[in-house]
Amino acid sequence: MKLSVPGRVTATAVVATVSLLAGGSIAGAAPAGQPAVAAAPDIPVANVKAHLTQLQSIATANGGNRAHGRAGYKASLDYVKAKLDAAGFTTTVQQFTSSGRTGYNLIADWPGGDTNQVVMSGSHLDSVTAGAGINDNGSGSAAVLETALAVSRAGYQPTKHLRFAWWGAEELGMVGSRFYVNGLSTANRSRISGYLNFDMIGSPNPGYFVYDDDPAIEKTFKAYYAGLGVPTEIETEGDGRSDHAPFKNAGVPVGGLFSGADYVKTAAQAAKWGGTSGLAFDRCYHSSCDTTANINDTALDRNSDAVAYAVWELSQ
Ligand code: DTR
Ligand code: CA
Ligand code: ZN
Ligand code: ZN
Repeated sequence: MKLSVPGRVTATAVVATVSLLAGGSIAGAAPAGQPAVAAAPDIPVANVKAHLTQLQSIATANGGNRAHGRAGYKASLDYVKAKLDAAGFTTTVQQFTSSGRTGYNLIADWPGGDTNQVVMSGSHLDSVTAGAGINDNGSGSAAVLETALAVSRAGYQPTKHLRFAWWGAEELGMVGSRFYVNGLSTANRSRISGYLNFDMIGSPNPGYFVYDDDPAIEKTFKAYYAGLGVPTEIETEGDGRSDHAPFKNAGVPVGGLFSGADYVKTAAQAAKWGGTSGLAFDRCYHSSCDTTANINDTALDRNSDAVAYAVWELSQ
């Protein structure tokens, strides 16, 4: 801070003075000790990929998948939970039964913030039985995990309360996320300001799709991509096909990102995003070839950074 110019203070100094006089945070201002506007960190894509390598190893060691009710699912949940516990999150494992098998959701709360304004981000952690599910949906799971770990590393103290979730049994019809939403009291449901969903964000022949369900959330993701100079399209095929649906049906504002599944990339899409027209966004969708080789690093990096950007922007 410059102290040499008499009669002038920086914006940072003004916030610090007001906070000190008020004895803490004031409405509409950052908490004491935090900058007025906190910028989201760059999420290291190498860290996200390291989580994918671990999820692949878990699948390989457990019959080749991480599906609901199988050992690979519980091992995936234990991996994510251990990282979050070590980083200072309050974790909760929610158990349910579906198709005669036990399933689990993992919920992680970052201590602090206004619990009447919860910003929630989630991804399904289960795969189909056919394969390891690294793009669907190790990609979203790893990006949300690394964003949560970045919150801890930054010591981020947002105005709103942050909650992260990893859903079980999405592939059986969003069973885990429906179980969670159905279990919320009306009051606790209304405390969720927004739910951000990340299901398939590292597709090998990627598109950049933004959910258009809530204007404020959509605008946030679009602003991030505008800053990169990467065009986006509205996500239309996924309506009701992932874990945001139970939230939306319960009246919670939702948003999210998607890089494409088994639909074929058009010539117009290849012209703006690169990649291969006439080929699926993810030709290994729900197949045994959905391994760590089935990831586009640029898409994973951009989308992981977009997760962090939205979490930061929407929580202060
Ligand atoms: N990710 C798929 C479901 C799916 C298909 N298209 C979209 C679009 C947006 C979100 C999800 C989807 C799955 O879990 O199988
Ligand atoms: Ca990054
Ligand atoms: Zn799937
Ligand atoms: Zn999925």
